[in-house]
Amino acid sequence: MKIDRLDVRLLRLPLAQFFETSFGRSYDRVFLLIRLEGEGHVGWGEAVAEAHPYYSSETTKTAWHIITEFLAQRVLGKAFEHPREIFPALARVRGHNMAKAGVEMAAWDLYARILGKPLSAVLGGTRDRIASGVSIGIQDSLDQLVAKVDKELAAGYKRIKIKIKPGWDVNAVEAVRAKFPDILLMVDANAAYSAEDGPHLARLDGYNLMMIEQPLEYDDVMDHVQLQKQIATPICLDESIHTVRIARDAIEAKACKIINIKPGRVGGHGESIRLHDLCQAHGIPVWHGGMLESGIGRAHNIHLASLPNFTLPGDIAASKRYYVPDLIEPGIEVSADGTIPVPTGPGIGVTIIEDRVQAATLRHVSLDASAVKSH
Ligand code: OSB
Ligand code: MG
Repeated sequence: MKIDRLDVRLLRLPLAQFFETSFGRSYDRVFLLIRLEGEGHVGWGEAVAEAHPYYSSETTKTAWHIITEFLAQRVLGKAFEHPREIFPALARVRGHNMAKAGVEMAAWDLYARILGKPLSAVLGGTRDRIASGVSIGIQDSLDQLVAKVDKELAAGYKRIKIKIKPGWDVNAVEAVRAKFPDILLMVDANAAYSAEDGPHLARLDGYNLMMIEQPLEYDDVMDHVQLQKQIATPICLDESIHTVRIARDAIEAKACKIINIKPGRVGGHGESIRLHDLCQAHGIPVWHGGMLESGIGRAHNIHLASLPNFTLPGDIAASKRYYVPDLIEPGIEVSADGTIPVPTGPGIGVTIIEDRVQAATLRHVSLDASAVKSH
């Protein structure tokens, strides 16, 4: 597969509903789309860096800089036998996994389209539908939270995740559990707690939560080991799992019992498959996280979540929860049983509506092998 052209676009889309985490409230989403051309086909990827460096140290601006000045030259004009060669080809650039993933995932889409196969088949997926859950942000009141949970359950979602932070944790879980004693429920702290909060977080143990996601610092492993000894609720790591190597250490040290895989966080599909396989070999279940992706990133996520060790419902929900309209047609829809079918067409298997992409574009650059400088 030879890659002839790489386009990067910065887009902004308004969110259908605001999204609040322990690091703040968002009303819109900026992100990058990467389009690769080669062998007469086109592949699309999404770089999930945000406008701010609060979830991750990357931003849309750092990802733009890294892709245009350091990654493009390492793929343009080059021939790859298989997209799993892309991440190693970018290894000289340290970190910047979201920038790398945007390019790498576009290459997987391109490769699958050249073969005329759905991406899931190329990734090693084994299921034709994935289990879907929702991530509900911090609300203005507990009544609003309970009403949101009610609405999402009515839409078919089988697993509810609520965001927590100090002051919005035990009370929020208590309010949801009082109304819905039996649902699959979990919480995500986005690193809002510290090592001394063990006794406080142990108060969540009485609510039969599936897991608590990322209670402590984004770069921590060992404080989570100590915390897991103080609480019965299983710890799931998100932010801390930057690489497959850190995942290996976290599993070995017993810092977590579950891992959330986001391809953007670990550098793309190739690294996600390695992480998935590592977890499977150690009996650690995984689920697919979300980064408020447009339909393009979301379609990639659905294909990846078709791999066998994605045994827990993930944060991959219907388009209409995020963007109306989405950048793809038809939008991602969830069935009454809370599942999403894996698209069966070539590549990510969805139709990108280029007029909508263009209308949401704030900045665009198109590069070929002659246009890139080498660093
Ligand atoms: O921590 O999982 C997270 C969104 C942006 C950044 C971090 C996270 C999230 C979500 C949203 O929880 C998941 C979704 O896409 O619905
Ligand atoms: Mg999370």
